[in-house]
Amino acid sequence: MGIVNVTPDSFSDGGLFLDADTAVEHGRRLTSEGAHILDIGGESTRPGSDPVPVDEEIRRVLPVVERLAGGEPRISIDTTKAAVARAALEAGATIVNDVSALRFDPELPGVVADAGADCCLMHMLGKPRTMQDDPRYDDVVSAVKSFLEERLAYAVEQGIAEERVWLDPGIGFGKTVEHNLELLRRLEEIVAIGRPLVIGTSRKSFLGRLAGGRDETHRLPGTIATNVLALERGATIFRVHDVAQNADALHVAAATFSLDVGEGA
Ligand code: PMM
Repeated sequence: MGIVNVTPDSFSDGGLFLDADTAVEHGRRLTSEGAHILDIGGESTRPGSDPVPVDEEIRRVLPVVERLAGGEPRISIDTTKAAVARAALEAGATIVNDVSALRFDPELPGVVADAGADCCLMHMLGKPRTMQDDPRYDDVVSAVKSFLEERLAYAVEQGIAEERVWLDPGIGFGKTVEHNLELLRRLEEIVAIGRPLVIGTSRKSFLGRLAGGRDETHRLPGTIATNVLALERGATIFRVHDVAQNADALHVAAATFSLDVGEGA
């Protein structure tokens, strides 16, 4: 899953692809590098960030979805808002990636259900504005697992088919470095819920901290290390900025682990 952020303020690529032409060009590049999904987002979820008004979010993402949708790769819309999801699904997106796990907009489940779209539900502690203010858990893995089980049940109750739901432990969303590592170490416990697992470590700050303070542009080796570990523990969808390099590493790792990933890595 290649990331196309059409935002001025995402933590690692904010402002780079803000106009539609540049974002589309970037999406085409990630496609040529082997992305099977393009995840298009118009609202940053960086720690401390504020929500974007719905009209502005639609204005950012819609022209990009329209031009990239319609074949391979599939298009995922990274939003918490029903109106943005509806517009993107009408324009050809087939996946809704919701970092709020259907907690922020009561109309979103209906939009996903009516479209028969796939839906990624992610764990986050609270909201982006405050999530990194001293996050605490008794046991982070149990807390994330219970949360995802509860949100999966809610999605199904709201009419979304269970086989359409993907889950994501939300690396970096209300978690310390140690919380992120514990989740990666015990990822099988989340995989055991039985739905496809999405993992998003790409260029995140804990990788910088663990590697002597590397900035966003020097976190690819750490990203690859975590993705290989996550693959071995059962993750199947890898949300990344650097598709070519992650795909190479994941294909080699999959062959070594004798995992049948085919063209889907
Ligand atoms: N991370 C970000 C945004 N959206 N969605 C999912 N499912 N999982 C993630 O880990 C995730 C996400 C933040 O990263 P970005 O600002 O580089 O897009």
